Amino acid sequence: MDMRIQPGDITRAQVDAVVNAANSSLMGGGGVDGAIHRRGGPSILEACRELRNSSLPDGLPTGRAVATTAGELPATWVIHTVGPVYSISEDRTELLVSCYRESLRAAVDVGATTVAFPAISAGIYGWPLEDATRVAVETVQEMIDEVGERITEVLFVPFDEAAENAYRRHIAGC
Ligand code: AR6
Repeated sequence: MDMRIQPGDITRAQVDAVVNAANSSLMGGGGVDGAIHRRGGPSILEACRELRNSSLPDGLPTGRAVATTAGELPATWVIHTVGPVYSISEDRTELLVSCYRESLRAAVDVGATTVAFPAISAGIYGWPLEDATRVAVETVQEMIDEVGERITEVLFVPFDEAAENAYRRHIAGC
């Protein structure tokens, strides 16, 4: 499994599955979530509504992941995951780790072989970038034994230079 950094807008990523830093409602929001729904069009929200009306009446719990169509995006699937809101009083790292694990498992379940991740929780949810990108890289690395034969490429998609530099430091340390 290759791990690469591909700076830019994740909605343009040429991969099978794009991971969305969603919220539990699955009804859209700002940041990556807003961008994915805007560019992907209404079929993504429709699919999310169906999930809410069937298997996820209370929404998607933090740390879990679920796949839908990617609508008009170049990708085939969007994998929605809910990162933890950063807290200084409580260590929520395991929930962030779970987002990466569950997203990769959801990607395997739908048959995706290439997956792009944004820096989950590192925007509106306030997780310090350095730590958010470290958890991302280390967790994907740790999943190689489990999913490495199915997932051939994981892209980390930094949206600015600070995020790009942070990913580079952690990938270099792998
Ligand atoms: N492509 C790649 N990365 C992006 C893009 C993009 N188009 N847009 C933003 N980022 P965030 P969170 C980066 O806030 O912290 C939403 O309202 C951004 O710079 O999207 O998990 C949801 O509905 C940051 O580094 O996600 C939730 O309510 C990273 O993506 C909440 O925000 C994540 O930032 C989730 O917050």
